[in-house]
Amino acid sequence: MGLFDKLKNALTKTREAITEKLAAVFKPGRKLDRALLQELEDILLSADVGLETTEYLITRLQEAGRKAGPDADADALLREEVVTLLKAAEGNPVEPASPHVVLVVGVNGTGKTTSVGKLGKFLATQGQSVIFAAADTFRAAAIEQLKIWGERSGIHVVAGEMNGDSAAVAVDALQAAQSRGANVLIVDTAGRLHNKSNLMQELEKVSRVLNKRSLGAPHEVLLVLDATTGQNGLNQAREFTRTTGVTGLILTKIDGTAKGGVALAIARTMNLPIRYVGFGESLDDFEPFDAVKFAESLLGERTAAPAN
Ligand SMILES: Nc1nc2c(ncn2[C@@H]2O[C@H](COP(=O)(O)OP(=O)(O)OP(=O)(O)O)[C@@H](O)[C@H]2O)c(=O)[nH]1
Ligand SMILES: [Mg+2]
Repeated sequence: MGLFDKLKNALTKTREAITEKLAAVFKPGRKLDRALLQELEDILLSADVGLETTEYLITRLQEAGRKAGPDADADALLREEVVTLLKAAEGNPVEPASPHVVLVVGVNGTGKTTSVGKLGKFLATQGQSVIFAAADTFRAAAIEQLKIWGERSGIHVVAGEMNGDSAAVAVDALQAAQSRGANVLIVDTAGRLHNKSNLMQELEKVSRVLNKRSLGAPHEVLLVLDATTGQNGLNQAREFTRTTGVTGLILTKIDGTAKGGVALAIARTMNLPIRYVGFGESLDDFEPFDAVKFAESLLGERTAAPAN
């Protein structure tokens, strides 16, 4: 299966939830009127696009319909709007540094360690030499878990003692990356809630000590967001972002949910790029976010011919 098919496959649940209903809405010959917009609104809300973003999309369609008349191709208009919206989440390319330090953060169980493993593999495939830092020192299992990901893709893992200082592990790993001439250091951290201030301070300390030893580090702070938590996860992420210098998102578990529409809400309301998407439990179920591809995977094939 090609990468495109994999993503498409992963978004099946969301697409089924949206596409079949869209097909009913965009029946050939149907006018872009109030009733159509009402049905569309319900569909978007059910795919966890969220109230704000749904209202935005409906308003855009209303305006477009006003310009183009009731025979406007609502299906094509919606697709255009969705792509435009998601383009905002593509963000700008990140200036590479060496070693490029990526700190991976987020709430418990969102898929941080798995994403670190996948990202390392992805970058290694691109020819980068990668090192992992096991800075989640809360659980022995967390260190073991990262070591397994490292073994699978031949990536060196720097780990410390259980219950040790995670900032010290990060610094050790940075030194290892520097002395081995690695291009990328990816730092796994323990899950935490934004309102646990001691844990948030620990995260700040990790950033601070890295910055002391390498200009601009961490160059990226990626917040891992579990798509299955939909709008709730989004609220958590907003709070998280408020207290840490998050630069981008990794959206995980889009394979397990009909809430893939949450990507639209992120694009519209988070003001952060979605850097990567994760869509399964194996190493290759991961890729950089691409707006056009994501929109197509989300909405499926065009279901109806233009209405005129
Ligand atoms: N289906 C699916 N499962 C995923 C994905 N990413 C992670 N998981 C699963 O989610 C669970 C938690 O993943 P972890 O990577 O351990 O999450 P974490 O954020 O590191 O967890 P803590 O360190 O405990 O906070 C595991 O069972 C993973 O296999 C994904 O994209 N799709
Ligand atoms: Mg973890």
